[in-house]
Amino acid sequence: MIAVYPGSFDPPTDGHLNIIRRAARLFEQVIVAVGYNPRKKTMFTPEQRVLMLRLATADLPNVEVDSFTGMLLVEYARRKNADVIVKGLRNSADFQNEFQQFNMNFRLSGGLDTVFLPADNGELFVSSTLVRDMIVRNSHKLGLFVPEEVAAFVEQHRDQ
Ligand code: COD
Repeated sequence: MIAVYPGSFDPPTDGHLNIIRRAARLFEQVIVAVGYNPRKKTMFTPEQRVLMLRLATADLPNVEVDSFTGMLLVEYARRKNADVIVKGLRNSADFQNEFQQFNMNFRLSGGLDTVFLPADNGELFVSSTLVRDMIVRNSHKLGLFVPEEVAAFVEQHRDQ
């Protein structure tokens, strides 16, 4: 089965990587898809987010990193011949939001299903938003919350 795991990944965190690694054990192929919305201001460009994800998943042979824009997620998934969408769930706020998206996507696609993976206890509190706060405040402890490849990338691109 082919799974698409979409997200903003601005930047990718240990929480995202935990979901990617677990999905890679469940499905033959996992396509990590950086979605971007031109109306939403992000800290990293789509190209940077794709690169960070590629560096962090280099040891996972059945994981591919891609991006999509200008189309619905279900249209992207159809083009990729995906059988399922993967999402991570941290809390009830995630559930409420993702449940709504699942229902929209299910109807829009005529039946494409979503598999929800519960956040690992150790990564439950990690969010891209808090990591961006740390970057803005020049913290050098990013490695506590993001893969080492991502922390190194951010250090290299500080003040650029
Ligand atoms: N542990 C486990 N899972 C986590 C963690 C963590 N610590 N942090 C985040 N996650 C999960 C999230 O719950 C989510 O499933 C995924 O990782 C990605 O998270 P983000 O924050 O990077 O990405 P989002 O939630 O901003 O999603 C952006 C998308 C582009 C995927 C989304 O906006 C989308 O699907 N857009 C397509 C538009 C569309 O088709 N709309 C129509 C129908 S809804």
